[in-house]
Amino acid sequence: MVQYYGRSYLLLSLPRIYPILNLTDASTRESSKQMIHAYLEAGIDLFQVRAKGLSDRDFCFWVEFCLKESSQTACRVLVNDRPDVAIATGAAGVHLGQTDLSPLLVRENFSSELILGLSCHSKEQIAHAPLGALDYVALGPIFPTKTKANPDPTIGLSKLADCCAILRSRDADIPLVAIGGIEISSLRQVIDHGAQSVALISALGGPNEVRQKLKEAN
Ligand code: 3NM
Repeated sequence: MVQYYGRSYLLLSLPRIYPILNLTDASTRESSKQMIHAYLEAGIDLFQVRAKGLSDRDFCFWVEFCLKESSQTACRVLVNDRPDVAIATGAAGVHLGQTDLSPLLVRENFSSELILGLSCHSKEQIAHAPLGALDYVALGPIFPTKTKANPDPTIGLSKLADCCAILRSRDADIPLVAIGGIEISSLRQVIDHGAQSVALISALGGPNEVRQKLKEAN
């Protein structure tokens, strides 16, 4: 039985492809801008800004840039890890990790309007996620990934299906986003094992490839 703590929408409708803009120390301003424009030109309706290793100011700069560039579109921008950055910039939501502020604390003290997602990495974490405070749950890494430093153990397709079953038994409708090592060629299998959406970083390639990759993915 799920207790509700004011989910931002009754049910978040997530796009099948959930792109993550992965900004690192190595990203140049030009390549980051090109990627954001490529996303928007491809017509995506949601993406997350992830900026491990960037200063708070640089993180805010990029989130604000994304919000400005997408302001004339229906695209929603989510922020990785940092509810304070989401609130300060006016982003649509935040994707929390297991060691970030808890979803309950964020839901109760920041904003009931924020879209809230939580990263999970095991059946136990799916079984204990505070679903009433969340709009979606993420699970990963499904396959080996080179993008994340120190990833949790790979989940695989069979455990993904188990996790989806656990989630459905707790809350029939909350979407699950699968993440980690997913390629355009493996995306169908991941959806067939119960994920509603797949988060992609490396599979979308660079700015010149995004549109084609998204076409192949859909
Ligand atoms: N989180 P790629 S795996 C950001 O397991 C992230 O929670 C993960 O990048 C998790 O699509 C991951 O290039 C990296 O593998 C996803």
